[in-house]
Amino acid sequence: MSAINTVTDLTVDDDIGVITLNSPPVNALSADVRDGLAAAMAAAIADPAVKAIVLICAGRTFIAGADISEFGKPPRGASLPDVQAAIEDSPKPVVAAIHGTALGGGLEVALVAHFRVAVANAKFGLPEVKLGLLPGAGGTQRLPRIVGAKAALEMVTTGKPIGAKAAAAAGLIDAIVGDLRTGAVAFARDAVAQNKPLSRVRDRTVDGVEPGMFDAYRAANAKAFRGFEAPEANIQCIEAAATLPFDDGMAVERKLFTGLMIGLQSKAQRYVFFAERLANKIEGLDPNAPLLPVASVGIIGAGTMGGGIAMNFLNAGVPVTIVETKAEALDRGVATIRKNYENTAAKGRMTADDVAARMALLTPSLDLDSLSAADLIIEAVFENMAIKKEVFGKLDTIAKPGAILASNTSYLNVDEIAAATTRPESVVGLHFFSPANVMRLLEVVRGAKTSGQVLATAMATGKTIGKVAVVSGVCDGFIGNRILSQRQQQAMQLIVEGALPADIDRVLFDFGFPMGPFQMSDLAGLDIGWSAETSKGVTIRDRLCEAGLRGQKNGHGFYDYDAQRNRTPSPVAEKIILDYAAERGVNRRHIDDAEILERCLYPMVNEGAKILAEGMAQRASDIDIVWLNGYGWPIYRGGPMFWADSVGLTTIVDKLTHYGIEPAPLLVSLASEGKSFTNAA
Ligand code: 3H9
Repeated sequence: MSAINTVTDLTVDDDIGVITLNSPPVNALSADVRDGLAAAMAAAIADPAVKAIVLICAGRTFIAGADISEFGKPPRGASLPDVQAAIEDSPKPVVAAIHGTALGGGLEVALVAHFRVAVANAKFGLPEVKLGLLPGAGGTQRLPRIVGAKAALEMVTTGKPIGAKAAAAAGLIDAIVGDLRTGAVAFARDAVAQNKPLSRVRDRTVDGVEPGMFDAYRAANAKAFRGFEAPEANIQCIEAAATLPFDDGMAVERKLFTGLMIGLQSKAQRYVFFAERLANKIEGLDPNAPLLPVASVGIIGAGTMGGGIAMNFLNAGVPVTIVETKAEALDRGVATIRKNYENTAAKGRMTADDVAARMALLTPSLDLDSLSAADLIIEAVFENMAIKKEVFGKLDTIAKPGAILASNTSYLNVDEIAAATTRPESVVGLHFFSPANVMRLLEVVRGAKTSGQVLATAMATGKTIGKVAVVSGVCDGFIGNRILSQRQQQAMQLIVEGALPADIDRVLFDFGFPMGPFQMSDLAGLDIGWSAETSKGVTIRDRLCEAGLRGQKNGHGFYDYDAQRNRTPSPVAEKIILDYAAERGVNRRHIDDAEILERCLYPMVNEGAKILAEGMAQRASDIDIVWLNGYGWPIYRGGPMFWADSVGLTTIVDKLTHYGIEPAPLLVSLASEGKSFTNAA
């Protein structure tokens, strides 16, 4: 074996040169990797003993893409197109040997090899669109020349990878092998023996091009692509591949790639990629310290939340005991879980066996004592401190020593709940978002006495069940709802001062949210936390409920809904709002869209600054991750704190002051020092 550089080796196995890249964690195409690959190719081509070349990676994966951390920095080392040309134009056959995930630039390197072999669990994809980009190293031109226009269009616009079986069927790989190195070397030797032609993907044509297919694809996906720049650019590249000679298509790809790369959307999406991974890191905790086992879970409460939480664990193969006080509620809860799974199966996204396997992991119980052996117990009962304390007091006597006791509270004081036990170090908040089996966000609430091991285990458990977990301190509403309440407050004030609910919803929808605050209220139900007995008609919400408006559930709320849930602004709600304003002597005025946006969003940023200053969030990017994954903040705007940086903190301070809202001290000081929350925008 001879080392080409710190991350590249070249070995000659009789007549086959094997280039091995070893650049943990994911063999991204850093300058070192590109340099190593260029030099290794040159050496292998120059070596007369080498008849064919295998490119393989050490560690957990084949090249997983360009090195994202290099983007936006001055270029260094060999250029990727030069390295690719060396492979594609090699006079000796090159075989890419793939395991793990050949993604982005990784797949683009494989696509310039003359042959590709892979192990059975390898995956192949061009996920650049998720970073607000497009495959910029020929992927948009070469992939459709193998898999056809339609499949390529889907792969580049969704970013979803395909497995080895599908890749083999599409001709993306030439063989699935057992032992990768042995299989790839044998394949290379065979290619030499058979004198197989060194066919280049670029020389092929694109199959499956149909008239109107690109516009039809745009129309079919308009909702999913709304607001994003990258999907359209990806479509244009595939269109170019289908209609132009290879080199002209490459020119289109390069131009559009450069445009996306320097734009704010991709900057935001790349920031989010790293922010999501950073959220897992807990300051002051050793990432390698041993975790507690979570091999069985107990859930108290089989309502919507408890049932949804249970499904997460069942999906991950973790047995769950679910406890209710009454048989009827328990049966209903279990039936709902089963129904949810059966619905998924009916859509073909799960088999009947999968449903049975998940249900077999679920043990319904009416007895809290049945949780005595659980490693993790999650309480999902009514949001009431007295009830929660009672539950935790009982759990303290039932749970085994070392079990993690978690509350799914969305705003109550976790320290007070923990104080109902003799083991506050074992208590943590696990705030799931509804529907809990769908929403990605998990706020892990760190109590004053929560142990580091419990916290780290809670974070790791979040990852196991496919959540994006973020640590929050104990404060009213934690990170997400605390910020949401600022937006709600402003939205309610705006409708009194002159805007209508539909104006506000439109502005926030156009900003990129899936829906505005009033649509959200209607969806959640206007009567949550409201009761006819105690209602005094002092708020707009009281009056709407008193008038029988409940939201989507009864077809009337801020909007009226038809049977298909199409909405039109409710004249009843509008009259209630106007009367309410008139009683208070408000002289309603026209409020423009800019004011709506600023007044809804700047106070959120302001609250984020307070949360940061109080240490309730570890870092500004954690706040962004909460809002991206729990509240529909558009990913291409990077989250409220990243977005604030892009707007300029001075502007935000000035506008808050203009609207009579006191800017948070941290916001003021960062603005006056010319600093930002995230250093990324
Ligand atoms: C591209 O290729 C553009 C080209 O078309 C054109 C060029 C001209 N770069 O996710 P994990 C780090 S764009 C730098 O926790 P997993 C990651 O930050 C790229 N770093 O592991 C983390 O670091 P840390 C197209 C990267 O096993 C560590 O590796 N490719 C990169 O759950 C482990 O990551 C993509 O978009 C990278 N490309 O998942 C693929 N990738 O430990 C992006 C990862 O310090 N990557 N890191 O927190 C992924 O989807 C997943 O990382 C992967 C592994 C599936 C590979």
